[in-house]
Amino acid sequence: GSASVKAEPFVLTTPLYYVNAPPHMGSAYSTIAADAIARFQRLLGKKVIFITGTDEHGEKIATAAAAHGCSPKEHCDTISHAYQMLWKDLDISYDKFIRTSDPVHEEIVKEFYSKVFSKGDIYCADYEGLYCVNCEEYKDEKELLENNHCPMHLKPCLLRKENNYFFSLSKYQKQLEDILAAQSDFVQPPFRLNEVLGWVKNGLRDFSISRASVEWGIPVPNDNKQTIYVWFDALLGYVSALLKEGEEPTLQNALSSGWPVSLHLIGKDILRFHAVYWPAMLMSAGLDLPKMVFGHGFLTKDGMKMGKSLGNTLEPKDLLFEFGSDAVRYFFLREVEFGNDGDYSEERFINIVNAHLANTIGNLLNRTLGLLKKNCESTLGFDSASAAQEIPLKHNVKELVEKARIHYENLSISSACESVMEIGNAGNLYMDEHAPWSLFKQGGASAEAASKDLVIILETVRIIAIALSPITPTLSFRMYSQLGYSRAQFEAVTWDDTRWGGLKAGQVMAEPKPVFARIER
Ligand code: ME8
Repeated sequence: GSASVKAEPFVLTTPLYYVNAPPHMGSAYSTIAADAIARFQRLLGKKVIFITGTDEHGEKIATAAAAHGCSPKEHCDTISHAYQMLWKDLDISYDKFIRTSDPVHEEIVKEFYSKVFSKGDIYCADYEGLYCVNCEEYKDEKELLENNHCPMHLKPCLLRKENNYFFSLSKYQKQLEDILAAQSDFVQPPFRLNEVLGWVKNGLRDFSISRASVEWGIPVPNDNKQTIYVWFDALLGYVSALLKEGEEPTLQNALSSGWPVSLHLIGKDILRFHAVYWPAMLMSAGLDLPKMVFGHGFLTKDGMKMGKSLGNTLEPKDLLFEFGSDAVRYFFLREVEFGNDGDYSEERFINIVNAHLANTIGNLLNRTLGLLKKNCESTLGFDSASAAQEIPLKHNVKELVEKARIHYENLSISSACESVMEIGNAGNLYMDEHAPWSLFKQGGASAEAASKDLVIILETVRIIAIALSPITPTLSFRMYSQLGYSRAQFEAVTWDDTRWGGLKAGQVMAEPKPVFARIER
């Protein structure tokens, strides 16, 4: 029944980012998208557990620390902190920030490793292969460019030979095929499923889950000469994150607080780890599988993935300083169709943000409040429900809100933004067609009609504020304040409040001031 659906938490995760370098716009992109989804689910009334964090072990991190002349731990503290600060500046409403260097995480990894070991899925063998340190992954020669260069990082892979512990991935080939067939929405967007099916059908090879050459990692239980492979360790961060403060770090405790994850949100670069390795590891340990893995596209610069390893990144801090959090969030979520790649251009950024946030929404609210101040002492003369008996705008808004909801549900975030912006267009059209400023001049019944029109437009703006709040939380709050609501009232809002009829006669609006400053160049 619906009660039990509500009680089940919506657990979503971002990747746990490597701390080899500070966050860039690519890392921010995944986190912003996850935040929009988390906020939307909360509006629906779900209990949300939104997990993010940092992936701190392995060769790549140890090398980065050494290059900065500090210990791995110091280096991790600094960079992990930089992530947390950026998430604050971007209004990221995470519930849990997990660091894989956290001792409770180590306990979870060891327990999990031992479970997989007892299952008979771990064995020792020699391995020789080409390793990309930036991917932290052994590569097949046929996926590499000339001279064994990694296609993602354009750096040579190194020939490595080690005696390692291996995970029997190949044992899970059939079960993975069955799951991918039965649970056809496990991998999203749908076109990425083919990629995953391709890997699985090509045959799964066991992979090495320990390193003899890497000190900065979690020791293999019963063999202190090796550390656990960073990916085997990091994926379990999603489990450790569920532990409550001070709770004994056991798998059982962690799993009882929200497992399985509803949605792993990741970039397409790490789809194989999440859609092949991870489910197999979980099956081996007898744990439930996540419900969905969504692999989004890349922010690119000149067609190449923007990234720490290539050093072609866009600085989120610069963008935030210049344009603010709402503009940054809105631009990337609106401009990039979620799932596909997208390129950044400053010109496009400024045009879109000005047209949508400053003009369509900000201006509409501001000029309506200006008219209300001049003609009605900033006080609503009607309930929005009675002001708008059977007008087409009301029905149009209702349909667009429903469209936005469905788009959010389907993770079509850009389309959700579009539907909300159409509400804004409808409000502007209504304003221009009714021209309340001239009706006020006529006085009498016309002035009364004008004052109803203002209520109708403000109700439209109120609904926009809620429907856009997963994307632009600060702007939405400003809009709500302008409409005379308190912070507490804004925070209590749910998606149900997008129903027409919230504004009531007698409500006093705030002193009109622009909610979004136009970006000038
Ligand atoms: O892979 N465009 O960490 P990472 C869009 N530690 N998204 C991008 C991006 C870009 N140009 N660049 C990075 C790791 N991302 C592992 C994860 S999970 C248990 C361990 C985003 O710091 C995207 O989500 O390299 C990508 O998957 C992730 O950052 C990689 O982050």
